[in-house]
Amino acid sequence: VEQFNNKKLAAEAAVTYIKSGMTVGLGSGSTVNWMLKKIGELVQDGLTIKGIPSSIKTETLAREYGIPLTDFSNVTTIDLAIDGADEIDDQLNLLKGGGGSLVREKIVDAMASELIIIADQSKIVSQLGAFSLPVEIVPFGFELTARNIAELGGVPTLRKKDNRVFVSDNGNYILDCKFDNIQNPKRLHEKLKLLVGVVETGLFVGMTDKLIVARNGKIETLVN
Ligand code: DER
Repeated sequence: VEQFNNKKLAAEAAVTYIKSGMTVGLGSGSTVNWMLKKIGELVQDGLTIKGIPSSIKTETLAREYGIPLTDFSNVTTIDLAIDGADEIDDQLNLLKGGGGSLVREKIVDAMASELIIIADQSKIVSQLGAFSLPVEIVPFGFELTARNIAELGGVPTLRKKDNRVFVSDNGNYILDCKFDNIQNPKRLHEKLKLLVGVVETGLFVGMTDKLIVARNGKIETLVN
């Protein structure tokens, strides 16, 4: 049994960068959920922020914790976004989307003046791609989109949940694409993004400003 909760440690370390008055991009996933809990406690103690959730599940949990929320009709900038990842390479490029929220996560993360990624050490990899790459696609003609992705070298699997096709918050499908080792994440992202039917990929390249990793109860902070 792991004697430390490294995800919780990383999440709570990231919260120290949140200041009253900020608009904060709220990521998605189990590490972020620890952050939402901590923010909720600080809001009870007087922290005044507005959160922009990157998924319906994050929005639901943020409301439960009493975190005030806003949306893009009210704000034009996000001061700080904090999000998780499935894989993080040594350039701090990310493979994300395991939780199915990659489109809204990328919109929130890309808009933020600063993006902090929180993770335990299991996410740190030398090269992205051991984890299948999630690609959000339009349902119409998904079979053709899958074939086009396969021609790029990925083995696409239509994501299912409870034996039904998974539908994202945006009403789209997700293909989990096994690319083995992704030598050049930027190039692969650009090739995938150009395919007709592709909405977004789980490759977050050149976006990370700060990484907070918890390893055996210790925090490591890397600045890009
Ligand atoms: O889907 C994502 O990209 C989420 O950030 C998620 O996969 C992060 O993983 P976690 O649940 O281990 O924090």
